[in-house]
Amino acid sequence: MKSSIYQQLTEKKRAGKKSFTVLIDPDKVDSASIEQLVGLATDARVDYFFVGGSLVISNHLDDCIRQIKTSCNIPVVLFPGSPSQVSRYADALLYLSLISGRNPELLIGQHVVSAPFVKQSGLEIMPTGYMVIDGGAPTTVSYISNATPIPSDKNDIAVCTAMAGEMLGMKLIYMDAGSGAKRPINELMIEKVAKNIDVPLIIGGGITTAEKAYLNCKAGADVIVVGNAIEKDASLIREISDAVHSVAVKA
Ligand code: 1GP
Repeated sequence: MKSSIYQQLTEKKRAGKKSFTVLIDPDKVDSASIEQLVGLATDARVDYFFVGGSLVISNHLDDCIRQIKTSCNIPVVLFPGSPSQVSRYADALLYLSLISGRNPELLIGQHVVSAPFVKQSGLEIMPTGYMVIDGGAPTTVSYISNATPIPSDKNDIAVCTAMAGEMLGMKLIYMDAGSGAKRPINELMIEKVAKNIDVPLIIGGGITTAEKAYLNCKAGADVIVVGNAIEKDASLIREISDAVHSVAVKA
């Protein structure tokens, strides 16, 4: 039987293997660019695609995912900015609760409204404690969420938030500096959070180099997510993927 994506993630974590995820914003791709991305990602052994964004304006989420699914075996995980971003064509859904914010709608409100629809989708649901960390400038996620990000130097707040999320039952912790962040999350914060939780730790936002991805993995990230930098230069897929996967070899 095919193991669930979550099971894969926990097994990889136990084995010290790191994963690389390419984030696709459905608003920013067309059929030709999806084809190119899928080709590069397959060659580079990318582990997952996340699909979604804080603000998805177009309505071709289903088409985008179907095209990815018909062209490769890389699992597609929804990273929804709103309950409308659910597609039954994906493999799994990050069921995000914005635990770094104090906006009840994003902690539980939208989940209540969308629960029957999400359950009916048949997707693998992965409860995820989503933490927005200040990335040096307001990002779409910080604006849309109407919630203050955790200051980038407040490691203790990040640690306690992640611990609380895990104890509340979150199966993943996702620390995000926001798409296109000027300043990605620093390694010290990643290290401290990673030491205090057992569930897989996803890190994203403003990662633009293979070196940064490598250092984040060394600090304790289990999954690295890159979107913007790849939109600008798709050849980075290979470089970052190699860097992320090299950490396990050296671990
Ligand atoms: C944003 O973590 C993701 O939610 C990825 O960020 O687009 O800056 O790589 P970038």
